[in-house]
Amino acid sequence: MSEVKRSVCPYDCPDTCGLLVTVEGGRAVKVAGDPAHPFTRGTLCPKMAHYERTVHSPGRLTRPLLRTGPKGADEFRPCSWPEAVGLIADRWRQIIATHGAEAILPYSYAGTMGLVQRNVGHAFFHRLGASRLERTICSSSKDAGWKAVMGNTLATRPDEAMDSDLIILWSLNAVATNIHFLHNVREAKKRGARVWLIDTYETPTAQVADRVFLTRPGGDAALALGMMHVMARDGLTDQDFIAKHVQGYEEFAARILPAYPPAAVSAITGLSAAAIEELARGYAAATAPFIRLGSGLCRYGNGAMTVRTVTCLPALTGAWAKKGGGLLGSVATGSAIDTAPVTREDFIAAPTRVVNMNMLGDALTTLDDPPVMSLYVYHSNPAAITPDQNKVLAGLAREDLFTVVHERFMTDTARYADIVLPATTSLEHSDIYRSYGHYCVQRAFPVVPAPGEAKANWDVFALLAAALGFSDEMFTRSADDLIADVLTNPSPWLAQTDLTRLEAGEAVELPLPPDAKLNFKTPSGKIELLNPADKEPLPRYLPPHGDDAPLWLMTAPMPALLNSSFGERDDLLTGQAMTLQLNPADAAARGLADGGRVVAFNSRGEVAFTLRVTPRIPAGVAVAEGVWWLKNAPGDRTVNALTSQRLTDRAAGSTFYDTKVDVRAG
Ligand SMILES: Nc1nc2c(c(=O)[nH]1)N[C@H]1C(S)=C(S)[C@@H](COP(=O)(O)OP(=O)(O)OC[C@H]3O[C@@H](n4cnc5c(=O)[nH]c(N)nc54)[C@H](O)[C@@H]3O)O[C@H]1N2
Ligand SMILES: Nc1nc2c(c(=O)[nH]1)N[C@H]1C(S)=C(S)[C@@H](COP(=O)(O)OP(=O)(O)OC[C@H]3O[C@@H](n4cnc5c(=O)[nH]c(N)nc54)[C@H](O)[C@@H]3O)O[C@H]1N2
Ligand code: SF4
Ligand SMILES: [Mo]
Repeated sequence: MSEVKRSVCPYDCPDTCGLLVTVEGGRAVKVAGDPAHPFTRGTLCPKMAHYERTVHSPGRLTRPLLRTGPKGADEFRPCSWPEAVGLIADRWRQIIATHGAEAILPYSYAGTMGLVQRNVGHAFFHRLGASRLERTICSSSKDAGWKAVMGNTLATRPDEAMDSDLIILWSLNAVATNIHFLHNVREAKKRGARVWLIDTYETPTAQVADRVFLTRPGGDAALALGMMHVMARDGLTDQDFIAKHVQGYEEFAARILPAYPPAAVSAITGLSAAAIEELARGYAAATAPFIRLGSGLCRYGNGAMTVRTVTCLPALTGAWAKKGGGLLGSVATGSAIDTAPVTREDFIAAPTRVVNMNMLGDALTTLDDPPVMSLYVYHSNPAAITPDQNKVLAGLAREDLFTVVHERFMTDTARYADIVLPATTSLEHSDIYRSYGHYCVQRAFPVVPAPGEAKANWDVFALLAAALGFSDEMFTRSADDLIADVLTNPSPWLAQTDLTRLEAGEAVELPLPPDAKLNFKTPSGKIELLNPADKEPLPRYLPPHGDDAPLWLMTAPMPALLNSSFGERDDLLTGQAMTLQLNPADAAARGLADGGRVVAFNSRGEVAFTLRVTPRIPAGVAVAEGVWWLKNAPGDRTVNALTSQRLTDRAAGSTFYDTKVDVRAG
């Protein structure tokens, strides 16, 4: 007998698709998009169209494992859950007695985006008194940049793009990372809209764009300032809107904009002065321009200031007041669903040390007082995804570091574990999901049994809590209880949502207040071009960190992988290789030929790639798409051996793109 059940895509992707899973005899046999989902409308990306191949993969971990060989060698023996949990509890008690609980560090990010399974570890580690992880690897600087101008204002709904006459895909490779937004782009195009792409190289998303503008990496703040300079100079701003809704335009126009005429901006961005004039005039002439701002540009030393500056653009033309106009960076629905019952900040008895997740390499190799003596990794793969891979691997190889990894697959990180614990997939546990690309929330229930002895994140923390003698009532609750707690925690926004449909597993759109768009949630109630509370009250261009090497390295996502997830799926990687793409001039200057093996290098590391020579990459830029697993790499390192632990100007974010390399034949 076959049954079709609803579920949600659990991955770290702005689309958060609705799924229809056909189940036969306890197995998922087919996974399709849910046509009833308001944003994703029944389609999936190629990765999830065969999610059953991940869920029922022969590579799934099904039993706890104990290390028997050297670290990293993938030599383990199976053991029981009581033995594994007992060993962890004993070792942690010893570490706490010798070094204190801060010598234990959790490491997690976004293997699953479900609010409960993603965040419940916080409660456990707060109760333990462990070091706290600053989880800023993705886009904390983007949020900080938006907030500096817009405060807690809600981002424009993605559906509004259909009513826009000019969509700018700014630092967004939507074909890889936001494919369902392209539905809205195509719909707008049918109605006559133009589409521009602003990136550092010609990504596959160029196919949907009428115009492609390539800027030098890290130059977007200068570009936005150049556009605003032209708009102010030529009287192309909406003075009525500015008078009513904008704070500090006069100061901004008088003190900042004069420094950014097109010629100066051209020198920073590499775009011609004519292109900058064209961008400014086209943007100002549009009735309802919609900027869909991706995250690439926030991952530089100047990332927060760059996002802050780009966010100023719609204020000058009054785009916020127009249906279809505005800017969408990330959807933040945190105030609708309060995760406090899951994260339990109240369990922090005394504030403990904070370790930035981007600096794991330093934390494992140089941090003292106390040193990190145990690392507990769950739904993350730091050996692959964290910058400065050589330092991370050196840390993971420490004989005296007690590492536990809770995983679905034998990842590059799991190979370094002392104890590996088998994890469930999203089809095997309960959760509730919100999205950072649209306003839907959705509940998911288990639809197939877990294979072997795999357990969900929360169930493992409940076992560890029992082994350590934590008597708090929370640790006796189930994931379903916690979801109920989250949903009953009063929030005016959630109160207007149809919880019955949510309980039935349907995707439910959070209703936005009708005046959400012009309701600017800043201290002044206006868009704050001038933000008096910021130590730098006006935005400006800051240079990125840069490096002492000639080529900028774009470490961008690829369609077949999601960060390092799906590395287990050979079917998705057939015919693809870990490539470095270079412009013909840069390849020729180094005597490198298409298809050859090359090594990209800088002061932090060396990584072997297969070379692709293509004019789609501008001179001075190298592109390495995808966070590959070592088993699929031509050498013994992957792209993050080149990236650095340096942080962004604000909010301690990652700076993956702020990397330079040189390339030689390998
Ligand atoms: N298939 C797939 N989908 C994914 C992911 C994946 O790995 N694979 N990752 C997921 C995650 S965790 C996230 S956070 C999102 C991220 O998705 P996006 O928001 O799209 O962010 P990125 O892909 O990092 O960067 C987008 C683009 O920014 C460009 N870029 C880099 N530097 C600059 C710059 O200085 N200026 C400009 N204008 N452009 C620049 C890059 O070339 C890239 O094309 O995608 C999610 N979706
Ligand atoms: N070079 C480079 N590096 C990058 C990026 C880049 O663009 N370029 N992007 C960065 C960004 S934006 C992000 S957000 C990070 C993402 O980094 P991570 O959040 O670490 O993402 P993944 O690589 O997807 O690893 C998630 C792991 O969780 C496991 N998992 C899935 N579900 C569960 C579960 O329910 N329980 C447990 N215990 N495990 C589970 C999966 O099997 C997978 O191995 O990577 C960053 N790293
Ligand atoms: S990875 Fe993104 S596009 Fe693919 S199914 Fe999941 S949410 Fe949808
Ligand atoms: Mo991310």
